[in-house]
Amino acid sequence: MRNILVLGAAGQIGSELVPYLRNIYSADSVVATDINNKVPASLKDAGPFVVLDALNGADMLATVKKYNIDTIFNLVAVLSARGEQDPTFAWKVNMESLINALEISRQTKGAVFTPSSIGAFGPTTPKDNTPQDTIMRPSTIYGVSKVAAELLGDYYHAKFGVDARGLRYPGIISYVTLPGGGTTDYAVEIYYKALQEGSYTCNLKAGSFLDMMYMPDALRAAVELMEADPSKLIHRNSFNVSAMSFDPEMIAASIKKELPHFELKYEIDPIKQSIADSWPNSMDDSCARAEWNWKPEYNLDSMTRDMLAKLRLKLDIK
Ligand code: AKB
Repeated sequence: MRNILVLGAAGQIGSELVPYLRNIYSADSVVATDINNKVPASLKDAGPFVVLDALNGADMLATVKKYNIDTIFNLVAVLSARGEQDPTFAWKVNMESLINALEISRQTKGAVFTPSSIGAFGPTTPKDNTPQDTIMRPSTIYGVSKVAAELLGDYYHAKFGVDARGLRYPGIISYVTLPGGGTTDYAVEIYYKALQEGSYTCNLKAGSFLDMMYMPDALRAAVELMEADPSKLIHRNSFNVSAMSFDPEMIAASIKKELPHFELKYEIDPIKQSIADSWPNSMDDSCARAEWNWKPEYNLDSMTRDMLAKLRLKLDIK
């Protein structure tokens, strides 16, 4: 990767991926883009920033040419719960941004990173230790768009030689930018509320096991995959990657080790619950481990300690 374009740079992943990439590859070689100018100063001040609607292919092409881009990270997405409120909007945003990135990379002979998700699986997928290659019949528009995105990535690779690669991310937990519209968002909000209010009302029920990952592992996974030797890749779109699997009771127990008075309550959101019920309890990520040496660094307790320490500073809570 020499010159990198990040689409959707102000989102949960982008806001941390941009500085991470700039640190590795140099500030000038990573162009951050988002649909408007309302992005943290850190994204605009530390390297190039362009206002870009990823659904506008002509503008994307002009930016790719201007900065001589060879790799696009497409982080534009409407997530699972939000997608159910407006499925046509979710399909349009999730697919048009991707097809623009793939078409442009076909012309430039570039590379594209596309995050897929545990949301690409569905109720008929094996739930435990979900294999890399298995039944994928998702029941959300987000999942349908992720399966289509995986297939498109492999198609553009096979047909046009685009270096398309992707990860099936689990829920991602981070303290910089809040996620929005996802089913796994509770696992971020719980840390904020634990510090601010000492309790949290969870919208998924006890026993809802889902794969999760701390942001530092998610960033490293993206770069390690894009830097992996292509001759070693049997799969491309997209690799199962996980770091931990837990339910609300387990994350609450981990928080209680640091904040003994923390209380967990429940008020179930039926839409989010049915989405969570349709996703795997835990994925088998052995193909990622074998093909490009994937290995997570954080488990639930080490993540909890770091999240709480970082959020105490951010929220100025003693
Ligand atoms: C969501 O909950 O929609 C996302 C995801 C798991 O892809 N965080």
